[in-house]
Amino acid sequence: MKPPARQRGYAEDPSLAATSVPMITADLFRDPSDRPAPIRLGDGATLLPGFARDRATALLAALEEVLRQAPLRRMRTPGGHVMTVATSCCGDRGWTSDADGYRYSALDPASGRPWPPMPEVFAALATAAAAAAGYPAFAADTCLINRYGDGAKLSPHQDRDERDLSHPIVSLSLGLPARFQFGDPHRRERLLRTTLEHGDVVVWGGASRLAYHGVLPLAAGRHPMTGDCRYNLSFRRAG
Ligand code: MD3
Ligand code: FE
Repeated sequence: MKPPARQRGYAEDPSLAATSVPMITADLFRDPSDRPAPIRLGDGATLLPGFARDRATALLAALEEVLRQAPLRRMRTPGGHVMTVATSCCGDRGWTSDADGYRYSALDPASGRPWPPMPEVFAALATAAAAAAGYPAFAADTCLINRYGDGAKLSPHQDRDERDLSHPIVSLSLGLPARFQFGDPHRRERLLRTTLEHGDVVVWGGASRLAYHGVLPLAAGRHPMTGDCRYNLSFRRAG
């Protein structure tokens, strides 16, 4: 039986018509020739469907090792809430949140020790994906790890804690699919929606770097590689 074609729906913008994306078998970091075509989500924002699919095993093994050293935790926001998403980080610095605000710090506040080093396979993926989206010299110095369980969500926000906003953010989705929403920079209203699936990578740069974006509550499910959750790894240049 042929599996159903993968449909991508873009709710509000007809120029982002639904596209069916074939399975890919190439070595994704080396051979760009038979990957599905990149999809433009906005000015400077590119979806690379399934870009990391063939490296998911190595990426998840490296992730497990990072999380052994810096376990996931649910951080407190300056507004006094506790995030539904559990987070950790690796690299030269890590993103943290507490009653005093959001910031990048060289030490994991949970352990007082430096964050785990960025695994080679993370850095290589981030650089390769950025290059494929037209940012040829991207070198991430941090990776923010988000874990979504049943119902976890991220309300629309901008990412502006990084020092130099001319660097893109590279976002990798693993495990269960998520409904993702994003809009114009400086505008919270009229967000577009798309589904981010296992192995998808999105590169957010240029005019989209300050776009509002968020993740709708995760629908319960099971994924063969991650079980009941979704991971999002976002590679950033923060310093
Ligand atoms: C669009 N995470 O951690 S990553 C975050 O799926 C965050 O966990 C989401 O937003 C997640 O801050 C989405 C994709 C992402 C990251 C940065 C962006 C999208 C972006 C910056 C500008 C516009
Ligand atoms: Fe964000």
